[in-house]
Amino acid sequence: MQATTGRLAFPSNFWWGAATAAYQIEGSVDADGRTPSIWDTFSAQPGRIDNGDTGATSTGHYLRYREDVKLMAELGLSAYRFSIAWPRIRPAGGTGVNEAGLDFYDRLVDELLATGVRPVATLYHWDLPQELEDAGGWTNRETALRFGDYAAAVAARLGDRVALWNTLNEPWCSAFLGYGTGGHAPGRRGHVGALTATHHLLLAHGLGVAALRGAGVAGQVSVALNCGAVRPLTPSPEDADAARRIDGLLNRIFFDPILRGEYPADTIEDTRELTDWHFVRPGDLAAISAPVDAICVNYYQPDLVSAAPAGQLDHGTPYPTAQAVQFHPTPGPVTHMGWSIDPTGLRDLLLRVRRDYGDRPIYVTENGAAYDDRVGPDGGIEDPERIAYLRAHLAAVHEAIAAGVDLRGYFVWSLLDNFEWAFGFSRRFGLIRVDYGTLERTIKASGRWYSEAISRNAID
Ligand code: GBH
Repeated sequence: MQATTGRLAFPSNFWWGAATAAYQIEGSVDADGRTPSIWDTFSAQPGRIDNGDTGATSTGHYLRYREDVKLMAELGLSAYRFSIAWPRIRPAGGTGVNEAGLDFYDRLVDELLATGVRPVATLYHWDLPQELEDAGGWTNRETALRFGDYAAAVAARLGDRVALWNTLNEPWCSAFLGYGTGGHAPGRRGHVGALTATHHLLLAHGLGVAALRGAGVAGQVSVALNCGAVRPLTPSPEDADAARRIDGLLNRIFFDPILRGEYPADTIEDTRELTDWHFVRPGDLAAISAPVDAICVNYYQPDLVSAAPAGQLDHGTPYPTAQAVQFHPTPGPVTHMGWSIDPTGLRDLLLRVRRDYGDRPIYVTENGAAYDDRVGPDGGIEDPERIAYLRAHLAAVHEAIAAGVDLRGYFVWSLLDNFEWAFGFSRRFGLIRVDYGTLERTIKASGRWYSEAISRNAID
């Protein structure tokens, strides 16, 4: 590794990846025995998604996966992170295994391996079978047990070939947006529901780890958390306390149970006015803290917070009991999502995970930016802002590696433009442009840039 010439070289076995999620790219929502997920239901409700968009067709990946794997090969990816749709494998949340649903992922994994791309599988990227939601969803402890059964079914089929497993993707979003603010499926609101869902998601993670281990999977076992550096706006004790509170409800509420077998005491105390946490049963924390082989982090922006001036309470906050915390953008430009661009937040997050949770393998399983693109003079798809974003964040990753973080790989969100949840198709995150009329794919300038970095194993 050397930084002297401005060229930043990465470790020789570094995984250069890109990521997607089932509901965001697959389409074919009725194919081969799939039943509805909470995102089919939510998308069908007027006013939930920009423009009334749904994932019914999306990029059509389910039918075009071979073409997409070819594009991955053209980019030179060393790993591809996708998610498996629970309602394809156990339709209607039931107990039978739908082999036709598993067949799709079986073919995808084989196609990846034949092309030299490592398969990285996420078991739950937000698409809960609707029938399980009808029985209470993540506020029902039973859902965690069902997840364990589902994980076992997938592990039995794919366990010999997947290189890295994520049990869950961003349980914070499932709990706090799905059951807290209602901005994500299933669209339920209430802070107690969000905290209950948090615990059941964590339990599902633990049962998922046990199922994967029980099946003797060959790959590493992990979980992908959305997390970030939480910074106080000023050094005042009030702002420091606001940062502590949000750090607890965003980061430590997941990291601590998984890696230390306990919930953060201050967060339990902070939320005491809402719940006594009776949903945590004896033995749960032991299950949740089953050893993982790596930690996966998804990073987009840091949080800058202060204590709100009296009278400015945020009643729409996803963070239970944090109505008196105000969020501020980092000064400077933002992406098309309105998110701050601050790669120091990624570096600081990686250093913090190592400092507080020990020296262990880490993957950045998502990082990227939404930007519109345009056709350049030579007919290419130009997206220079995304190139700048990726370069800056890869430099931050490099800095963390140089400081000793055991960072094994980096995955751009996303391989393809796709269904950006509540924003529908109005936000484009892809290295590859998707024309939603023809479903034609075109590698963007950022994809070419990334490909060049991969082939040199370095950035400038
Ligand atoms: C990830 O989530 C997802 O894993 C992926 O599917 C998605 O497409 C991608 O990122 C881009 O959005 O306090 O209510 O304002 C995004 C992680 C965490 C970002 C919560 C926005 C603030 C929510 N998100 N965060 S809120």
